[in-house]
Amino acid sequence: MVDMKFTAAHWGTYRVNQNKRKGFKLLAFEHDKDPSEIGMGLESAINSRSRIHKPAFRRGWLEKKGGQNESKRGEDEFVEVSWEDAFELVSSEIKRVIFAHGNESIYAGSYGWASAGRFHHAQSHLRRFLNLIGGYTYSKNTYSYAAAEVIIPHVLGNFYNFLFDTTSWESISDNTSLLIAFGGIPLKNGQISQGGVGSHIQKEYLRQASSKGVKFLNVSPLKSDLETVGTTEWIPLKPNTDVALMLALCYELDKVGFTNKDFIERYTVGFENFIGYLNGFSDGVVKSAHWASKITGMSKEVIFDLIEEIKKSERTMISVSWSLTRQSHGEQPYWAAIALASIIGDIGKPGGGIGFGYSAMNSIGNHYEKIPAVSLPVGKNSIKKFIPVARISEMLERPGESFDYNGSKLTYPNIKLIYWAGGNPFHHHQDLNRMIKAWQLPETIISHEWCWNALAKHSDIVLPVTTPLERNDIALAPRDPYMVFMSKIVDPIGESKSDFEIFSGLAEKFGLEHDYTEKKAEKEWIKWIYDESNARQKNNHKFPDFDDFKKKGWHKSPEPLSQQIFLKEFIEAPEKNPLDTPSGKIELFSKQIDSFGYSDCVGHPKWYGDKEYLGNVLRYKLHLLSNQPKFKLHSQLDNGRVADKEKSDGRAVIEVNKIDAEARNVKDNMVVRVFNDRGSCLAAVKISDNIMQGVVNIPTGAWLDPLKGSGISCAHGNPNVLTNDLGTSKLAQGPTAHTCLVEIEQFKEELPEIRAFDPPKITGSNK
Ligand SMILES: Nc1nc2c(c(=O)[nH]1)N[C@H]1C(S)=C(S)[C@@H](COP(=O)(O)OP(=O)(O)OC[C@H]3O[C@@H](n4cnc5c(=O)[nH]c(N)nc54)[C@H](O)[C@@H]3O)O[C@H]1N2
Ligand SMILES: Nc1nc2c(c(=O)[nH]1)N[C@H]1C(S)=C(S)[C@@H](COP(=O)(O)OP(=O)(O)OC[C@H]3O[C@@H](n4cnc5c(=O)[nH]c(N)nc54)[C@H](O)[C@@H]3O)O[C@H]1N2
Ligand SMILES: [Mo]
Repeated sequence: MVDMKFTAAHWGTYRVNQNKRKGFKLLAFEHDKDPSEIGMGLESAINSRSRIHKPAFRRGWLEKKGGQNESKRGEDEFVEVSWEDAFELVSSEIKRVIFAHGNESIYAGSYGWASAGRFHHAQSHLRRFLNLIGGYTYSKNTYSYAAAEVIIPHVLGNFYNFLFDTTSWESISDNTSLLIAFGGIPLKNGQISQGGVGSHIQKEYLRQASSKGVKFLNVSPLKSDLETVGTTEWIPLKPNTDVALMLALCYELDKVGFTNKDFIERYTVGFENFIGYLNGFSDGVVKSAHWASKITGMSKEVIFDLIEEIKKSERTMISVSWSLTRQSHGEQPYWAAIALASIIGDIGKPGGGIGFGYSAMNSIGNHYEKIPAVSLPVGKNSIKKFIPVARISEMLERPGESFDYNGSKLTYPNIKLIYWAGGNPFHHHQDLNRMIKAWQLPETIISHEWCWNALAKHSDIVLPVTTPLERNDIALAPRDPYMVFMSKIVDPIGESKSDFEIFSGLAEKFGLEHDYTEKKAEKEWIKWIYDESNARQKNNHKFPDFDDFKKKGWHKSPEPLSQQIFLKEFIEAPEKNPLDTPSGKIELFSKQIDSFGYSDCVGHPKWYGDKEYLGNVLRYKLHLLSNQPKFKLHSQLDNGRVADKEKSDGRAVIEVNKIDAEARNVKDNMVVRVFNDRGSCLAAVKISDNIMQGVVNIPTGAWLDPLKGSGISCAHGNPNVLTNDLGTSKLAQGPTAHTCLVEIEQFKEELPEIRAFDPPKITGSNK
């Protein structure tokens, strides 16, 4: 048997067709029911003009070696340096910073998705290395659903357990009558699963549920958030107003005696408090359908129709997309949705209750047992300082100042050195113009990248890494049944090295090479991960012999036996299986949160109208959503050809409602300036009936392309020059990208070229 070669990415598994003359081609994995096109973008991206070939140092930094300097990050030229010199310069700089300022002054929160592959996981290598030399300031929570990560433990218990315990699709198909999807069930997002995907299941499951008669209601400003067959109805509402609707549903259902009293009594605490708020006892405002219709832009009739649907439904699933957490007061949609599901009382029943993030990733709603998989050991961080991940700009701006987080008062560290590997803050962070200013403050910024994106261009030291096609690895995601041996397909491009090789080289400079590598090379580490993970499997899940696995290229874990029902054990025996909350029950009022005394997150689900949304319009009259892109993962592969499918002449597209377009006299394909007080970008208009009036959408991921001296923050269409960098609340301090108002106007000047993919000016080499 010829060895089969495969590679795996967050968006799928691909068979590799190698041809001596033509090079390689990636083909869809034959066991994938619905392969994603995204992967094909890799072929063109890995050797495109934006590839980084050699270690590169910013000239201004080299001339001053650390310390402050006048030339700016992001505007300077680079000098190529040999690996030998790079290891020497980087290790000396880290030693200098640790000696002068201590390990706490190193920020290595380094958030980001990096690449699939369990061994070459960039952040794990970064942590392992820094932990060996005394640690670093780290980050907590994600950009995906930070607000849920912090509020859910107060209300239901550990959020991470719930990600994989979501009621399975098959249980929905068989039992659900009505599925109300706040934020939809976007199939474009189900292409992805962190760590790898063998077979894409979301589309098939959604269709199956629909054909079995599940009624889907897509409560979202975008019709495309739930694109399925006949049983779907689109109910548009103003962005960030879901909580008002949910509260009104709770109020009206309770008013007519629909509340499942037994459920509330047995499984929840704090209902009285919550219902008191709905009835206006604390603020004089009754949270009625009439009240919510003014906030949401939905008519009262539509709200009452929805109430009738719930009343007549035998089994109701309330689904909330992760995007609902990425907004101002993003804790509330989840809490209010749980309250609504509790009033309905279907939690823990087949196909009923509450679900988070259907189709946000391919693994949500599957029912494979979690595969206990081993990761690269990262050691222990001796530094206890951290920030909630999205507070990065504020951390740089306000060293030593205090801030609130989940009941604690914390202080920001004084960061002198940033080390980033496997993420792109110039993609993921909000209000990039603010971040670019704050980014000038540290003395040194080091990144590992394979392409000249804005992170690389804004670093002082850029160390070029390999892509997964240039190294061997193993894909083993805990909730995907396919495990893949990822074969090296091509030699490292230029002088790039893996993160592992780079940190091994640096560790040597600290006399810690063997501590870092444990004297194992890549292939030994891969086998170690395989064997250690195998040792944890139950008998019927044992993996095949490693060599056989490697030869075949993949292995599938057995099919699961039963459907999964979220919170089933708790519902069956609440005394025996209490929730991991202070009361052991669902907390509709949280004494703990109440005791924090936060005015922006009180002890029960609440509507907060003090945010940048269509209810508070002044100068900027359009609500900007910036959702996940269909043809790439975040900013990854924006430099490949597949990403172009979502663009217009290489520029990001802004979806605009027909009426809004007419009012501004903008036409299809016209390039507009999208702006607010924080910044501006260019984007090409796509006029559509599928987006609610008053709302526009630019998918994320266009590489930042500042147009110097023109006042245009991004010529390419990165929406994060417009979004607001404000925490969800004092509780979670999560990111709030989906809370943003903008205005658009025709861009009448000559269209600037897109330079996002050009390397910076590289002047000579020191070798
Ligand atoms: N406006 C707005 N902003 C958002 C969101 C939104 O909805 N709206 N969503 C947010 C969400 S949910 C997320 S998760 C974030 C995502 O933000 P990120 O995860 O930071 O985005 P990526 O583009 O995936 O960045 C990964 C980077 O790692 C690099 N990389 C890949 N493989 C390797 C490797 O092996 N080694 C090294 N060293 N580097 C590697 C890639 O080149 C890429 O630059 O964005 C957030 N930002
Ligand atoms: N193709 C692709 N798939 C991805 C990713 C990617 O980059 N590309 N990223 C992955 C990652 S890291 C994550 S975290 C998940 C994220 O998954 P989601 O959080 O689901 O991602 P979004 O696409 O930002 O949001 C889904 C929809 O929510 C709607 N929405 C936004 N605000 C509101 C609101 O206030 N109310 C209502 N009702 N709807 C609203 C928007 O119309 C949007 O299209 O996706 C994952 N999947
Ligand atoms: Mo995410």
